[in-house]
Amino acid sequence: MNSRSSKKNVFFIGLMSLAFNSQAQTNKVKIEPINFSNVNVTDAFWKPKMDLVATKTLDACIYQTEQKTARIRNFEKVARKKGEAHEGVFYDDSDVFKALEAMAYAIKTSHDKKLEAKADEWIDKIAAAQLEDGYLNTYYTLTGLDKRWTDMSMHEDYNAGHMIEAAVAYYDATGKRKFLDVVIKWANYFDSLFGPGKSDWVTGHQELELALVKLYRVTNDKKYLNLADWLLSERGKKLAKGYTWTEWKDTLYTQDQVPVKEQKEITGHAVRAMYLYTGAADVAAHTGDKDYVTAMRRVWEDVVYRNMYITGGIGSAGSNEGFTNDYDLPNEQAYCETCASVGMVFWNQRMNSLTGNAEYIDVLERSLYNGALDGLSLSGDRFFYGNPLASSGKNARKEWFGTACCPSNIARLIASLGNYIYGYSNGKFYVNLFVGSNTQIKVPNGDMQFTMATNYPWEGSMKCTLTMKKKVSLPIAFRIPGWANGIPAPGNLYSFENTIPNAKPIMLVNGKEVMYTIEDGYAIITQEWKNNDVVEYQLPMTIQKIKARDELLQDNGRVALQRGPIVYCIEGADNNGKAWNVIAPAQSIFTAENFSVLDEKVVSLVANLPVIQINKDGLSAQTIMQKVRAIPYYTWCNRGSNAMQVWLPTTFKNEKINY
Ligand code: FUB
Ligand code: ZN
Repeated sequence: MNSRSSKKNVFFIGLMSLAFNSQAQTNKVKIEPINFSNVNVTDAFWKPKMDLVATKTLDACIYQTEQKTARIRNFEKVARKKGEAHEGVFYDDSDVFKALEAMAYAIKTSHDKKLEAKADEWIDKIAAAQLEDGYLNTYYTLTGLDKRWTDMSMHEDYNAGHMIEAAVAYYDATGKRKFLDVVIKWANYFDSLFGPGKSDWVTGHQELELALVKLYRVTNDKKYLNLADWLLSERGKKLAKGYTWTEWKDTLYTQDQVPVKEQKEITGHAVRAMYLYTGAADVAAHTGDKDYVTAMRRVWEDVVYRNMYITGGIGSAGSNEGFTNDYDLPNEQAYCETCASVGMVFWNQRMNSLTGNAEYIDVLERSLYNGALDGLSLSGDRFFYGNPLASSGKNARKEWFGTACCPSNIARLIASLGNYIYGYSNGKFYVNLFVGSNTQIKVPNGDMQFTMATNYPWEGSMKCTLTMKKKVSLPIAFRIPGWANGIPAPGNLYSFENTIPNAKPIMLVNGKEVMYTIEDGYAIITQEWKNNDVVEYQLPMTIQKIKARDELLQDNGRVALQRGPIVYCIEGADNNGKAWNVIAPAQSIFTAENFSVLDEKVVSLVANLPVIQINKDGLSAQTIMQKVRAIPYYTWCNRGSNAMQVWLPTTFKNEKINY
């Protein structure tokens, strides 16, 4: 049996749901993330990346979407009603919507009028392609409407889900309703066809579920929440019978083997899984359905404890773009789709929100800074679809892909980074990610501004200034990253070789060290705050060697390097063109050194290591000591195709030498 394919604006604290307020708080969650539109990112690491996305990345997406490919032309063809042929693939509409969603976040942050005009132009074209009954899909409208809703695998619901997400983001960003009205009309139409007492439907590529919850939050119309809940309940009943599934592989592939509430294992297509569980968490956040939370925890453990790369990437196999057997995590062949890491960010944020536990943000952070960020070039206009952990030099970042889900997905994630930094609940303010930014929160006796300044991820110190008119009593909870607490990832799949004695986060208030309590992975300081109080939070930025469990055969006898949230790799560009001839013995010591990968200023790790060299006779080899440099994994392959390794052998016998 083939083992690789066999398995399985001001955030108003305390406000209740209001119609047309997508920042509304649900009372079923432990931590409500503060919406990106209420967070001003000023960070030295992320802000330039957000600016890059708003310019270079979106320029690339726009160029590809409306000029290089027919994605926008398909909408124009529908509106012209001249019987023109559809061009491209049946899920191409989704790329238009995801780019629009990224544009919405970027417009909110950059106030770019030109970008807003482009978004309005696209929205007009999309609206013009909507049919009288609400249907909107260029593929079926141009190839034959008689076939619509006959094949669950054909992404009609998936495309529409991305359309809804984009419309909600655009409404949030601009207050303009046109696009929102289009998707409300679509959702009402879908609701007239499917649901209890109507036709069955199993989403072939999950996405609509989470989108409908967003639509519910913005409209306060419970019908959309009920529909999302119902779509979840359709899984695991073998309802696909009677429908064609052209893209169908098996029920494991789309997580349709058993009802969602009974699921125990991660299976199948990684992006589908991430969107499904994100949607389930969203539904649970509003319905309070604990069965979803229990099931998701079981599946989450299966992902994180047995099936996650050290980069936070998931889905090791290209054959199903997804999961195989437990511990089957090859490095050079790793698929690790960028979208799957983006999905890890979504799902883990929802899990943190539902449970109040910081360990989900640890996983989120790992995927964000490593597996996901690797998907975008430093230039902002080249992309990785898969993100391997080793390369013999054949990988290259691409301008675009035939299936182009990843570029706009990484764009919308980075553009919406503000969504992941802060949270609030029950009178407690949470700092989940360490990103220079500020947010204004309304507390019972007035407003408070929280301003965080930091050089994270290169330095571990955060300086937070609180400004307010009246004194405020408010517990502030800072996440204690697992990596700062001896735990690279929950579940012991990975462990640190070196434990750092007495390394624990330090907290100071106005320069004096203070005690904090620890709860659910957060360091919590509770006191009455006055204007201009300064809280400093310091994390130990130690270079750590990571080893994997023995079951991860590909990593046996190897170590990976991490400093803060950043996973490192050795790349040929820094090491005489080679990365597979390096040995990192147990006693090797790495030190941090400032470095630049192109224009990206990073902290690199350097060590004097034995490297294997072929002698002039071409027959014999020797080891020489050489200064070896490791760079952040997300920066690799920006200087051309290069050999690369994340997991370094600690002895000769484990090395596959590539000269
Ligand atoms: O199914 C089409 C695309 O393939 C989706 O957008 C992604 O999940 C990718 O895996
Ligand atoms: Zn993708």
